[in-house]
Amino acid sequence: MTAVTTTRTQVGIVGAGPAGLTLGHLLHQAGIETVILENRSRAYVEARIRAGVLEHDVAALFEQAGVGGRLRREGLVHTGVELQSAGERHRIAFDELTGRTIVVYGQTEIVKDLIAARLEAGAPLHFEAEAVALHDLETERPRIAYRYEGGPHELACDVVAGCDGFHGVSRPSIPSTVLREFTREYPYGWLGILAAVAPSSDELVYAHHERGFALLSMRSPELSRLYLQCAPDEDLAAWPDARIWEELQVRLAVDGWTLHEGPVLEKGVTPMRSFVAEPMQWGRLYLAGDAAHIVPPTGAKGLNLAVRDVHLLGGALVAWFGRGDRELLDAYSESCLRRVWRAEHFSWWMTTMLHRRPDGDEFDLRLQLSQLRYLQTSRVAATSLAENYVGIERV
Ligand code: FAS
Ligand code: PHB
Repeated sequence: MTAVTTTRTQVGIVGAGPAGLTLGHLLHQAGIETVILENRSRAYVEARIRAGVLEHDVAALFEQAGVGGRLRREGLVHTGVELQSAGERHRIAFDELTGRTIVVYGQTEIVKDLIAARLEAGAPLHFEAEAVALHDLETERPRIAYRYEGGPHELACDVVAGCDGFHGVSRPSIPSTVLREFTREYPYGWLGILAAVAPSSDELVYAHHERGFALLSMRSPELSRLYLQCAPDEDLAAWPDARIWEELQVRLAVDGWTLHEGPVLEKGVTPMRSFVAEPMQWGRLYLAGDAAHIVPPTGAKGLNLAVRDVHLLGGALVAWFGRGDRELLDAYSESCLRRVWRAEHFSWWMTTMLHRRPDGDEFDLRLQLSQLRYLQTSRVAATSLAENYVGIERV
């Protein structure tokens, strides 16, 4: 029987995605001891292609936290997006409507920046360390049982931050008699590609089309990121690069504009769901990010919600560890869920407005086209989209 190696810290963080890494950074800066456990390798985590858009305040948060140097140099500040329908584009001008902007900067880059900062600070970050169970969450000494370097380990802490994503061990550690889950599945997903070609548009283009949704995004002046609506279980093998480009050409076509093609570096299919778990805290466990909620990516909210959660949790933990003030900590779940449900609604609204349901009818289509036209003709409607997209201030 291999002996269990036990260590101790103040905050045990499960997961080294944006939520766990940002929380670890914020707490380390405040002098609070943390250990981050990540079951994948550093190479895997840094290569995982996901989100691409930072809300105004989220980009500012990384700057204020001292990890925004590359973000400032390489991030692309955008002042609007294009909505396309019936072969015409209409710009939503974020700066004119809200005075705020977004920054296009890949989640992979944020993760690399945060890992580099963590390792430079010499703070504990264990890769290939799989948390297998959370114990004694209702006591003052919760414990994380994990496997690391081939043997059993235990991390004794004051608090556990469950930042381990949708498939992690943290959310299931909340008793089913306490946890309530709200979910909506969608009858479509996204086929996404990363292509070595300059973006064919200066700004993102969200395109409604009778054959299905398409999105033109980017990662840099040399790298394009594009998506097209597909079945949630689409067989990627049925989509050679030529077929992907051919479909994108159809769905993104407008007169006088060309979609430039190039080598596809990565492709994948992402199913879509809306999901919220309530409450986001139980005993000494606090959930953050995808461990607690999932949004369809149409609103570009997933990563931003994760960072917003841990910004709240970090401040609450600093108040508690620093001066014994539990008020923010006790209100954590309620405070997060106001923003979570606002983002859930916005993401559901953007998704259902822009995607064609396989079982949809002409009535659905006319509702979508009417909503898209209303965004073109009403400043109030356009402002509502803009303030949600750049990151709504009051929720
Ligand atoms: P993450 O899932 O990023 O991180 C959780 C971490 O915990 C992972 O590294 C995982 O390996 C680790 N972990 C899990 N179980 C563990 C265990 N037992 N022990 C230790 N570690 C464990 N959002 C957008 O805004 N735009 C997009 O275009 C977009 N595209 C996406 C595409 C895909 C395929 C997916 C899955 C998500 C996408 N998202 C997108 C959402 C995504 O960006 C998430 O919102 C974001 O990664 C949330 O960050 P975290 O909460 O840190 O969770
Ligand atoms: C991306 O660039 O990956 C991206 C941008 C906007 C979205 C979703 C994904 O809504």
